[in-house]
Amino acid sequence: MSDDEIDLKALSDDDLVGQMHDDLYDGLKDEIAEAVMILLDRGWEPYKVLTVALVEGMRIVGIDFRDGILFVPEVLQSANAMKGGMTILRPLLAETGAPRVGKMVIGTVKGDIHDIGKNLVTMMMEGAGFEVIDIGINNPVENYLAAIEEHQPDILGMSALLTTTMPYMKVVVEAMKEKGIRDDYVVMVGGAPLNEEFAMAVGADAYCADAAVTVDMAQEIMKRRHNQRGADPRPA
Ligand code: B1M
Repeated sequence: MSDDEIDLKALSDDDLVGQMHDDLYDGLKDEIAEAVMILLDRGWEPYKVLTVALVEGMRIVGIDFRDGILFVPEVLQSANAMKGGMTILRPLLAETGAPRVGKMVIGTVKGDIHDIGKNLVTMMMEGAGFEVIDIGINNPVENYLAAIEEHQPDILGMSALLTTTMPYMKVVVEAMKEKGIRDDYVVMVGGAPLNEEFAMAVGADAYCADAAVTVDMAQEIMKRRHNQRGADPRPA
């Protein structure tokens, strides 16, 4: 280790988290991966590492990107560093051994390549026992329709981070209506520029402010569905 390198293991939890926010900001993937491992070794729950260290760090990056202090290449490096941490956390978050409680197809809409939030939702849903089929970014309506036909999920999730791409969610919902399949699926939408009102306006069933809310809502919806099936004399 050179003189100016920081010994992450020697830092207290608070200092280490602060250092992780700095390292995310600077796009230091290896340091983020090492720090994630240290926190896990110290007994931190994977979800706490994710929210307190990584998501909070990306929130700070987002503010400076918005304010023109950081630019696209730097933010890409931050996103890459975040992925370094997420690679470690992903299997741990999914490792609940819980039975499959439901199935979701999720993707970012056409014209939009933001996927960090969607990936977080995927991880958290998997962690809660859902089977998730992630169809990636920049999805035209055909991709959503093909994926729901192939996988027959309970839930269709859509993500959009741009004010210019979020209206595309309505295109997908309208296409589902045209095919007569809209009511066969629960449509949940999310992304930083959305809100409840917008979600209702595009014809979604639920607006999800973050990954934890998505899980709670999905669990609630599945519970209601199971109860309805239980009360229905016809076979499910
Ligand atoms: Co972009 N970008 N970006 N960007 N980027 C934003 C979104 C922006 C708000 C930055 C800003 O100006 N402050 C701004 C949008 C402004 C607007 O539309 N009004 C913006 C812009 C303008 C752009 C470009 C146009 C920049 C340019 O090229 N000039 C360009 C567009 C590219 C495109 O998509 N066509 C662009 C590019 C990029 C990068 C490639 C550099 C990179 C993306 C890397 C990647 O995703 N692989 C990037 C990033 C990283 C950001 C910010 C900084 C961070 C986004 C993020 O990952 N947040 C972002 C600023 C910000 O949001 N504060 C910004 C962390 C993530 C955990 O949160 O995605 O909100 P979020 O997800 C949350 C919830 O929203 C929710 O749960 C998630 C987890 O809690 N959720 C869902 C999200 N999707 C859901 C789906 C669900 C449920 C919940 O389904 C059921």
